[in-house]
Amino acid sequence: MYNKQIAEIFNEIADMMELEGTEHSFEVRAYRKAAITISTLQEDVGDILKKEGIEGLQKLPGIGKGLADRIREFIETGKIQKYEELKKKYPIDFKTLSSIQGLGPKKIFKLYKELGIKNIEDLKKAVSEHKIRDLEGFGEKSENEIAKGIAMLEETSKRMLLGVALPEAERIVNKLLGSKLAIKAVIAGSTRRMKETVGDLDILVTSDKPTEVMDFVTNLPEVESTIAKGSTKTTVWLKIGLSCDIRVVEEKSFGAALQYFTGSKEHGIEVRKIAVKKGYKLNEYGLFDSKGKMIAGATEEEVYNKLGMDYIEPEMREARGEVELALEHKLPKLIELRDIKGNLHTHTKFSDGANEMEDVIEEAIKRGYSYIGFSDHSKSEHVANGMNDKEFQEYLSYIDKIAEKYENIKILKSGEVDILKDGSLDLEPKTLKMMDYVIGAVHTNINMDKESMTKRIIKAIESGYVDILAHPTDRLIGEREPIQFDFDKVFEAAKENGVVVEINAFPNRLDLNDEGIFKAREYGLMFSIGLDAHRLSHFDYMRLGVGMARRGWTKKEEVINTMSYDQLKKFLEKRKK
Ligand code: DGT
Ligand code: CA
Ligand code: CA
Repeated sequence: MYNKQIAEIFNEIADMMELEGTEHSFEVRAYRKAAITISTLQEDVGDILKKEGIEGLQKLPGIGKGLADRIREFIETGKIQKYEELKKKYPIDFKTLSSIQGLGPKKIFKLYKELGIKNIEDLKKAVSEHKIRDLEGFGEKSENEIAKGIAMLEETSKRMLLGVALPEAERIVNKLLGSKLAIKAVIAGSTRRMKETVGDLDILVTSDKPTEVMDFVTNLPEVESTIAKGSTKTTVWLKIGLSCDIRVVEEKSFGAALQYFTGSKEHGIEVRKIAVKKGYKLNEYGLFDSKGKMIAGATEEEVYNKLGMDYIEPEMREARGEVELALEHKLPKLIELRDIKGNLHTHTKFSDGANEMEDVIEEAIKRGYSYIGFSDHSKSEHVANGMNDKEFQEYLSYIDKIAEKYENIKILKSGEVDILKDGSLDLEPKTLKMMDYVIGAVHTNINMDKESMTKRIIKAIESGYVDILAHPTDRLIGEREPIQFDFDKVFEAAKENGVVVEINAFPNRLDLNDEGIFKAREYGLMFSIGLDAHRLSHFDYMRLGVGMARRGWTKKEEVINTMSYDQLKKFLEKRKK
């Protein structure tokens, strides 16, 4: 399991090389690209090296001979010489410090040079002594920002992104099932509820051989250490930096246990109150009548039904009114992953994506999509290699040409167009009119006050050009606070102008989140679940976006990328009038 470690080291090398001067910018970019490649690989680079040698590593996108050698060096020696040398020169915890909002490598280096700050502890001390505000290029506002960033980091560092935790939980579950020791193995807890971050993993198992199951678990290569071990409950610490509870339960109690350990705690409490009202008792072993006779327990459906309720989807179990609806048989039918017909938010090599347009199309076909919309960046996104009007027009013509080559997928033309500081759009009307739909997005000047930001977004909405508002709050989970705007005013404007809001599926965005979705529904808005894909593996994220949509009680009919291509075309054209 080397991917995470090596990706982190590569990012740190890039951070440190950036300080060495601009002549290294090519190498810096290469390291960063390689870090993304490695961290999103399904297979471990250690396995690739073992099976295919150094050539196998060089086949990975963005990994040349030099980087492949570095990867091998780490796998074989546990060290990368270049990294060790740089680290001697810059004994700074870049990884943690750079995850704080507003701190890039240059600022971190300045804090080190001027104040000797090497790690988060030093930084906290400097903030509390107000030493940072006097530094050139920082100021009081920036010191306060850093203080907020530290608080946020401490809050979320205890939790892990669902996008990282879920695949890990699935790997463990699959290994348990593959071992033949487990009859059933399923994910419970917040991971099953598709919460955006999870505190620990919860896995339930049924088995005739509980002791062997626990031995198997504590010996998994994913496990770093065993925290507690018993034949019904074992807790291990995983190498990815998360703990995991494994419980072996009896077959006849499996449903009751799953209901209990899926949570949320608040949902569980409400359901148990219903049981009490009926004179029953509900716990993780089953549902029991007043005489103590077990009347349900093997399946969750049975437990809910015996309580007079319809089955409640895990994503809804947050005590937000779902228990009442289940009793009244009025639960909404939630959108499912298989309802998704295409993706409307996609990047390619034309801006900051990693893949050629043709490869992305092939991937979309492989995923069973009937359409895909390309939406590369506009010029103000310098860091994302955004395009100006002329380049964009060429891009859109290129899409037209490409589209002719494909019979079994439709291709739509779009752009992720910056909503500038004054609310105007980053491209000319002529260019915007060439698109099938326009995605508007706030990327710059994100610290505006609430009133100005509200005006800015509404101006863009009222321009009549924006069809979809991308990642509306621009938050990055654990890294960046949402931008400040008046949801009511913006959503009302969106409704009046027929603007769709995005549920961005990227693991650290998931934006709108469940609360934002509830709010948007008050105004009857439509949603687009957008991958924001920058490489082929990002197609995996659709289920995270759908998970968030389900947490917001979203139905298929509310999501435009569940429409057929013809319906979608009609929808977009009607909007244009
Ligand atoms: P997390 O791990 O913080 O992301 O959130 P959960 O929901 O996975 O919480 P966790 O792992 O502490 O416990 C898993 C489930 O077990 C939880 O959702 C509900 C149930 N549970 C745990 N402790 C209690 C409790 O004290 N009372 C009740 N009613 N249920 C509990
Ligand atoms: Ca948990
Ligand atoms: Ca737990």
